[in-house]
Amino acid sequence: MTYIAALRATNPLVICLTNDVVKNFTANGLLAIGASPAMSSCIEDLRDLLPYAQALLVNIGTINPELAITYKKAVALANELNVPVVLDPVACSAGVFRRDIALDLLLQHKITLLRGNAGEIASLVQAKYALDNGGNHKEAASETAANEVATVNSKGVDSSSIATPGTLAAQCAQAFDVLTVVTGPIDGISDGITTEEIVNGSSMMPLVVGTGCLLGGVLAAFIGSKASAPNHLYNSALWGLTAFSLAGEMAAKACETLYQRVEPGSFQTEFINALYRLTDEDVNKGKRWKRPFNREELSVYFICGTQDFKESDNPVRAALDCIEIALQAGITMFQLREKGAGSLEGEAKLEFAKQVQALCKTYGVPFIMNDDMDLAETLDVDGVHIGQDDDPIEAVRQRFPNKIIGLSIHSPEEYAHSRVDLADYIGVGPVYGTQSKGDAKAPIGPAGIQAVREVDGQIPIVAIGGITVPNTATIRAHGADGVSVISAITKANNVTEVVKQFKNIK
Ligand code: TZP
Ligand code: MG
Repeated sequence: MTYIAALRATNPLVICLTNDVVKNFTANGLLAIGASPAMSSCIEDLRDLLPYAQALLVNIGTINPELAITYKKAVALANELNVPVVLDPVACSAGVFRRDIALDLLLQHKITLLRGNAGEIASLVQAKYALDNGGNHKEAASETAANEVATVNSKGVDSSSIATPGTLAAQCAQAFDVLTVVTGPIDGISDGITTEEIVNGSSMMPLVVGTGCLLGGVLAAFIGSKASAPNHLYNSALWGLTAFSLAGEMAAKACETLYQRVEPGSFQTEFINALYRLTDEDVNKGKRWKRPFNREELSVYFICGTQDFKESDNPVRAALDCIEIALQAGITMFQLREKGAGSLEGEAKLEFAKQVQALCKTYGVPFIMNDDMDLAETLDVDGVHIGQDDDPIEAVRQRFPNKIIGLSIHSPEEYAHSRVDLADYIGVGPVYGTQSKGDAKAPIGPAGIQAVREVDGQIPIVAIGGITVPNTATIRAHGADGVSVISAITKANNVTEVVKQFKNIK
């Protein structure tokens, strides 16, 4: 992709109706990346400038009643002129006046892209839900926004309500029908259909005032540039967001080299330099995108390999058929576990895995590879699952910084000795006796799930081993987010029916 080249060729005029604190930095940052910034703050002037603009940034950071009217007029005019609008609802989680102005812009006008931190975006989503439910959004939102900010910002209060940046962006995109960017240590972007998380960035970025505000301008420049690529809006914003975060990484590295330490003053200078230097090739090489992992994806997790169909005349065909029916019926995650007596190896395994991966893609279900890290890399799968005796999780996380990683855990003791912080979820079991794994450890029962849940209230847990429809409710009640099964599905007379039954148990 060549969005930076397109931006520099377009040299887009970005009109910034932005706050007083960040005007200088925003103008310098936009110039550095190759855009043409113009600061403007009254509608008389905007009427002259907007017809020539490629994008408008509205940043409500230093709002006052007069400016609030100008934002509204400016966005209405941009809508008339078909100029894309980026809205930055600065601190709208902190004040009802700000939040209601941002809400009005989102609900009464066309905003092309909304950019905020998790607290800001959560407060808007919350207010919209309150409105949709006929409540008094002023009261409901001022109360809940404060709670929500606390929940979103402080990892660990009630994990089930903590949205990842990607899922929060998706919720917001759906609530307001607007492309949403949520920024933080990990960024999220979603148009409501496609969602990504971006792992790039530097911890120095929040220490320079105006970095987030400049990002609003940079995103405006990217979406306003002419680039003839499919789904231009989403892809150019994703590229711009990644480029910006990568500039943070480059700036930190430059400070290390120049001063042997990274400090905010020199970081700010090096950040502008990095924006100036940045190329599409840098982004291509350095981008770290992650499909967001959502614990609900663990709810009905199907695992199998051709060895689980060894009674069939054609295990490959039988496995593919079963997997497709299970996907159709709504399994939420799939793991290819091709191992043990009668399993495929080499080329045959590769070909089979490719077909399973294609099926998972068709149904939008994450495709997880058990054990075989080389094949996981070759196929660029969504995630990997490892046991205690496989490659160490430290090495696996290093090799796959952006993939879902699942780790098997047998007991609280094993939990204590494992780097579960590097995993996206843990598979705990075997809960009951199993025929599907020759070397399975002793069953831990539902109490074993509870014991691990008690030592970690947060980590997504999927239970495994001898799980069937009748014992699933008990297992979930003992703290599992979902169940993973082999034989309950591979040996089912009616796969569709069994998957549907699993899906109905919460
Ligand atoms: N790990 C622990 S038990 C097990 C694995 C892979 C097998 C689960 O299979 P089933 O048929 O659902 O008991
Ligand atoms: Mg293993």
